[in-house]
Amino acid sequence: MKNKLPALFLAAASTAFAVGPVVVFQDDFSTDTLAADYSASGVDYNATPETVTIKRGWNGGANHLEIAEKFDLAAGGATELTVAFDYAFGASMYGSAFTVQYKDGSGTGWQVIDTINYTGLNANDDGLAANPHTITITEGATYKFTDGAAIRLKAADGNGNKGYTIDNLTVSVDQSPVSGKGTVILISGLGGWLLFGVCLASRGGTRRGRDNSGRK
Ligand SMILES: [Ca+2]
Repeated sequence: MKNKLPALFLAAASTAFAVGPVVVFQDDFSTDTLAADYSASGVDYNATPETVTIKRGWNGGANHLEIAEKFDLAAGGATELTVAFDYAFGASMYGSAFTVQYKDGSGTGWQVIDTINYTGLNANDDGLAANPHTITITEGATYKFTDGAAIRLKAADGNGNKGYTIDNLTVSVDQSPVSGKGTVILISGLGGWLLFGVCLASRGGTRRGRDNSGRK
């Protein structure tokens, strides 16, 4: 969302009635939010450029970045969930890969919804996450949409001293999943941050997000 106005309109509309797509989580890593917003293992916050790096797995690819907030996909009629981010591999990471994983709230466990493999085209050692990537899953027998759904990015291969650089992580749905939870959008205003949106009764924290107008 390079333009602030659509984000503002979307936030306002989503609080009143279901309209899609609706951003339910967004982070450009302009600040170190790892402690508050993620359950992470083997993840570094990089102040310059503002990204995160998931280290290549030291123990069966265990390193991961998991969004701490669980999503309520049971209410609101959502049928599609989209995860988008920018990424890069370190230049020496031939044969390496990371996955995008989804877990519903019914005990199914983590499901791999996408695997991103190294190619020579996406090598990058300067910390810039230059490759846009999007994966969408549809509600059905394979992917159940429940209250308590979760998303994580996880290293899929073994030892190495490099990592996967990630930026501009966004989770969105085709219809608002929010029932009893508000959508909070942070708009970068003149000279600072302006909080816009609503925050309704929350079971697991507030919905939050940022626009990308000041992304680095
Ligand atoms: Ca960034």
